[in-house]
Amino acid sequence: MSAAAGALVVATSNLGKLREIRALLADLPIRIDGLESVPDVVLPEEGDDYAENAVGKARTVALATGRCVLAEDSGLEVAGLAGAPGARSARFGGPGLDDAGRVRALLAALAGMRGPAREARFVCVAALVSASGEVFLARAECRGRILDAPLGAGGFGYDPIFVAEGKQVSFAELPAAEKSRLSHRGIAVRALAPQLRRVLGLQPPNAAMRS
Ligand code: ITT
Repeated sequence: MSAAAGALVVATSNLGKLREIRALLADLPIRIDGLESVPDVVLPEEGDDYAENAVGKARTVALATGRCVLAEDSGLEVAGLAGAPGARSARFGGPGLDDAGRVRALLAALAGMRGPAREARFVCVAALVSASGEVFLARAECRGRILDAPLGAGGFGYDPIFVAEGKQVSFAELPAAEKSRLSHRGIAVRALAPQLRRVLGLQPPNAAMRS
């Protein structure tokens, strides 16, 4: 199969997500396009349900292109904020903020909170919509805690203030491959890989070794 014939579109406007998803699927012999390949499409407004949001994004782009599309919706849920910002993580603190501004807003909201109040989890629901409209979902989470101040320059979003369970450094300080091994997005996207191979007509990963 040629690279173009198996092409997948990743429906995200977030370049951090796109980079991670491309790396997670790097062993597939396909070209993986971002939304630059479908310039006229507008992703739907998002609500509070990760799965609905993820399917909405993937379906919108699948309908516009007739291609196989992967999207995800994710967020950070903080115990001391009763699970906020959750599915609204990209908008936390109000419009016009960048990642650093949202990190500052989250740290301000947690000022004075210690211990269990700083426990948190990243959640991701990944949605795969095939060219014929079949839908597959995978949900995953990564537990950890929120630091008092940002650390590290890697990753994106809230990575500088999140430490995964069992780790001593923030997601922004971990090598990208190590973040993806542990992360909500890594687990959810890897869970969809068999369905992705199937709908794209690709061999299972070790088929060559068996034949
Ligand atoms: P698309 O909808 O276009 O995919 P988005 O950034 O708006 O991009 P979401 O609505 O799913 O995506 O928002 C998820 C937000 O949660 C994201 O913008 C980050 O602020 C945060 N987030 C999710 N996963 C993260 C991760 O691995 N590291 C750091 N922050 C993350």
